[in-house]
Amino acid sequence: MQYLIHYAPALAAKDSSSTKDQSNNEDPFAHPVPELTVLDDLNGTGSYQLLLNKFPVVPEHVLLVTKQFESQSDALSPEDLVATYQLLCKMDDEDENKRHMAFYNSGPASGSSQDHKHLQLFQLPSNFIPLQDKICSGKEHFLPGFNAEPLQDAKVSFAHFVLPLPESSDEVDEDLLAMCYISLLQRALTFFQDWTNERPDLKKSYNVLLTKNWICVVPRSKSVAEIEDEDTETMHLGINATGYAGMILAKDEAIYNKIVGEPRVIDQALLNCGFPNTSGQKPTEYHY
Ligand code: B4P
Repeated sequence: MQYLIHYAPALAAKDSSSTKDQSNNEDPFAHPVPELTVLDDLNGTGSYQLLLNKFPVVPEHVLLVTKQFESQSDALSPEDLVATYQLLCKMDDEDENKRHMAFYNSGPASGSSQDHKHLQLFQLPSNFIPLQDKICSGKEHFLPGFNAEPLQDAKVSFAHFVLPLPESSDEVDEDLLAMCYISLLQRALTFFQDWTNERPDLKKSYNVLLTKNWICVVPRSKSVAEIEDEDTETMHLGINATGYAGMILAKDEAIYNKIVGEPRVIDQALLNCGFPNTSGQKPTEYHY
């Protein structure tokens, strides 16, 4: 799995102030400032606004936010999915050298910090190949069924469920996206069912990653990985959906040096915040 590490120490300072915002229960998306508002009504339905991210690590990182408050723990609706897919297509079509990824951090262990429903979209760095690209390479679109489980790469430690999307965007509509999403979500929710006895504290959380080519769902057990080091105290690495495509955000030098010096800790951290890989396992009648 290819990794791309962003090192952004300035964001460590943001954490303490945004925590303060959270304790005040402020919703930054309720009354967005005009400077960050790209479109007040994304597609003429009055359902979504498009905002610039106030704390971007990569350029042109935008947020697709519901106009009315909805919870970030709610499932994505077919309307959410198709609005996101259409936006991805528009952004990709603007420049054939650019490709974009959308993601949704849902639930308390997913890495999300804002409870007002939002998806995020940004340009994938050039020359970077997300894990899901490799998994879907040469594969045709299919829907999971009795004999066809979603794709999962057996070589990584963590559970992830991927479906290739049809090559032509004309074949992708609300129904198809909803069927893909629900079938992947079922696999993710099965983990919480299976782990109820062992970890009763687990709260349903997952990440969705979407490009024009594929959709992926990753069940999450916690938002911050603990990384042990012989010489220093335990280090902490926050992981959101981007981590499960191979993009890691390091906010302090010690953690940056650790993961660059010992890249295998990334796979351990992704497992620490997710669930064990289930590649090759068949679902049973007890699964969702
Ligand atoms: P969430 O889904 O709630 O959380 P997140 O993306 O994990 O970012 P978080 O807020 O936890 O910050 P973090 O330090 O981990 O998304 C909330 C979004 O709203 C974020 O994009 C946030 O920046 C944005 N936001 C908050 N207040 C806002 C306001 N007043 N107006 C507009 N937008 C506001 O990560 C910091 C940033 O780096 C985030 O943008 C995150 O998405 C991005 N990031 C994390 N890992 C990355 C990676 N590997 N590569 C590139 N970018 C990465």
